[in-house]
Amino acid sequence: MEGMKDFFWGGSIAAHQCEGAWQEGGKGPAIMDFVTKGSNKEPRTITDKIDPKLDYPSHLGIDFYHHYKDDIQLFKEMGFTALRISIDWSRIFPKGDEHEPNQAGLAFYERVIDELLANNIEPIVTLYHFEMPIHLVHAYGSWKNRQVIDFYLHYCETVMRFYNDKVKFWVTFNEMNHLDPQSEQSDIFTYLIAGLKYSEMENPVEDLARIGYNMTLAGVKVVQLARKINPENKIGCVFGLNPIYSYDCQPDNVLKAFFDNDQDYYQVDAMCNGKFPRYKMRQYQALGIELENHPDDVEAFNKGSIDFIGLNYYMSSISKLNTPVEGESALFGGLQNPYLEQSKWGWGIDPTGIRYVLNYLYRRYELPIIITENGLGAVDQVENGQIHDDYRIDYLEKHVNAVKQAVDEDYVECFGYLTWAPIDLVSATTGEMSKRYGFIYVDLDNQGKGSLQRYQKDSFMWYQNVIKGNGKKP
Ligand code: BGP
Repeated sequence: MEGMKDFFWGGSIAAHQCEGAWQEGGKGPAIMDFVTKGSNKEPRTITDKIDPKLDYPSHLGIDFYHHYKDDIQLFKEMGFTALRISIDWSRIFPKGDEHEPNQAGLAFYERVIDELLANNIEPIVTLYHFEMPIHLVHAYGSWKNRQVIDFYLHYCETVMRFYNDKVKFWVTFNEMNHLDPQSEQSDIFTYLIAGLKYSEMENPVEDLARIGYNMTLAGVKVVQLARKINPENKIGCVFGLNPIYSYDCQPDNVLKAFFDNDQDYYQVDAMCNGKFPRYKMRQYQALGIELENHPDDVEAFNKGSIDFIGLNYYMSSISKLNTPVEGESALFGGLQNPYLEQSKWGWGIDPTGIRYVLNYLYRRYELPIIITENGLGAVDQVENGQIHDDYRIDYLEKHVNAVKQAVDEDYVECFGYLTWAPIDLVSATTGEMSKRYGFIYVDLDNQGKGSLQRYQKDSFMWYQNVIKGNGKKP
């Protein structure tokens, strides 16, 4: 890509979706260890205790814990220059509130990071990708409680110091922006992000407002911490931003779409603009919500603006007045855009949307952006050990081209493109294995059966060529 030298090419994975080994190396139980498999028709169940009769996909993942070396070799073979991983908080602090870290957990990620560095792959490390020790939910009420901010800071400080000479790029949170107090109503999203079910919250709007505020505050505090530990650190936050278009040009629909879209942005504003947005505080006041905020929070926001924005982009959705199915609910096949094709899971395939969001973000914040997730979940067929995933190539090629246009023609400062996920792993929203994203096929089915062997799909060589040509086919 001409607009960027040193452009990162690679992929993103998350601990709870790939590592497995949920009881090895001193790991404590974390929120996603209690979530069963679902499908595009049936939501995942969240259980209070582990029921041995049920299937919890995080327990095995794709066993990256034991396969990481071979998997990294495959990433290297594709030419990756970066891999985004997440550290599972419950491997470092099994309960979350301990003072001393678990050495085996630190050692595991050190091995992974060393392996990446030995293969010239830059580790980009997410500190929280839906991985919270369950104890913090049970004993403290999760992010509703400001004490959890201190536990999180202690955990972040521990790992940022421990990997100080090895990791330069840090991400505070993955997609916490899906928790808008005034629109979010799904159990799975509130649970993924905060370990709490929406349907069991006594005051969901107030609780989500607190959670959103506390997480955002924790994020800006970590930014300051990262700079104190090493001024060379680059620290960002990853947001899931699927543009929400108006169903048509009827002005009230357009206004509604504006507000629906905007609900994903208050935390982006807070982390980029040096202050928690006043409009949000006014909304809370009008709703009678009193947040516990301290006088020095203002300074924390002021000094904690991020260095870069991570963009997770999959699809766009549409919004229409008086239509119950809107915005994020399109994630599960809601109101559909008649101009777009949909994935099997109802996600509207929209390469123009990635260019749109890149421009929107860059004009609004003027910060460097890295695409931290982009990909197509699809069912793959294995024929004689081969997987001909031309649909995935088609999706990715169109998105890479749209990114190129944003960089070359619109002057967006974008410094990397990471796919979700370079290797098949457990779906976050449905828990299925059959919703595959990878260039690398993993032999594991929805029943947890399979050899775990890895196979290269056709897209493997396609991506290798894209990387070789820095975005153009060589
Ligand atoms: C993002 C999450 C990822 C990943 C991805 C795809 O929102 O950050 O963890 O799972 O969505 O979603 P799914 O796995 O449900 O298809």
